[in-house]
Amino acid sequence: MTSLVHRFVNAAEAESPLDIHPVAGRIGAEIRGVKLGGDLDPLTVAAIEAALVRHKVIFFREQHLTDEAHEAFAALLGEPIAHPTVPVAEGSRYLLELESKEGYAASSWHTDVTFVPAYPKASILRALVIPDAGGDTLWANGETAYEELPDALRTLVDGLTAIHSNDYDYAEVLAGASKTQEEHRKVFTSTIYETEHPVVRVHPVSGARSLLLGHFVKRFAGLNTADSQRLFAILQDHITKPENVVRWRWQAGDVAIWDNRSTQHRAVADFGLQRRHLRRATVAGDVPRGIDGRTSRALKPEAAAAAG
Ligand SMILES: O=C(O)CCC(=O)C(=O)O
Ligand SMILES: [Fe+2]
Repeated sequence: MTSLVHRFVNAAEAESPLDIHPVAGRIGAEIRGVKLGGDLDPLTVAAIEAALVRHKVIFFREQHLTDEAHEAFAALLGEPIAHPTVPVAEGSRYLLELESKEGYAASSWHTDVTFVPAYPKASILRALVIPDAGGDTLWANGETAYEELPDALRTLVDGLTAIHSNDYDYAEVLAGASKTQEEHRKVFTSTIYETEHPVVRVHPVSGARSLLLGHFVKRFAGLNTADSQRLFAILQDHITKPENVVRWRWQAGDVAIWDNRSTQHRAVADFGLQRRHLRRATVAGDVPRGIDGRTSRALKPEAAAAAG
């Protein structure tokens, strides 16, 4: 196998009918000439889904979707779902509101909703108001991160599982937390979820292996908190190194869609008190499988765990 250093893994597929422009060398592509919405033809939808699995995050400029068009497009990719604990955005059916308050943004690395077993397969984020400067979003490729691990670390993670919870360490995300942010935390943790996931997830479409971690991880099964924290830091550093990352400078009207099965992301909270407003649709996913075929399992709430 040629090493990643010598391979360009993010090239557009020659067969794709879409106008695809890779952004970073290992992740991210802009797609031009498509107007997203609920009336896209099945061939275009299939091509978008293929581009999503290949490039991990895809960007569309100048879409300016309404809530209705946003939700209708999400329904073409699968089953749109609301967040398990956060109420939906006003006037919408499933959308999550991301409105910056006092510089707050989801500024630590995560994969969306990994505290439940069948967490979303894709998220579709649209920008309504973007600061004049700052407020970019970063995405990291969990597949190239896995591929590039030294053999000794890969052997270690192949059989490892991690416990993810929405009752995670908020300190980093809510730095300088005000009352509003404490309120957000209360809502976010109104039901406590815990799920055990394989650390290496096999992608249900491509079969590729990727590292499944992010800020909802509490600890690794069989390791104490201190060892878990150190190992977590080592693995997260591999995932989020600049070679595995793409950074998007938003314009109002943009849409970003990511494959939530193979990536992590975070906002950059560098925009002070400027307004930043986005809305997100989320598409249901399936229960992850590890290399050995074992699936993720719910630990909390108890009733959900009992029901499987
Ligand atoms: O605000 C951002 O840039 C990212 C927000 C986020 O984590 C999400 O939409 O899932
Ligand atoms: Fe997120």
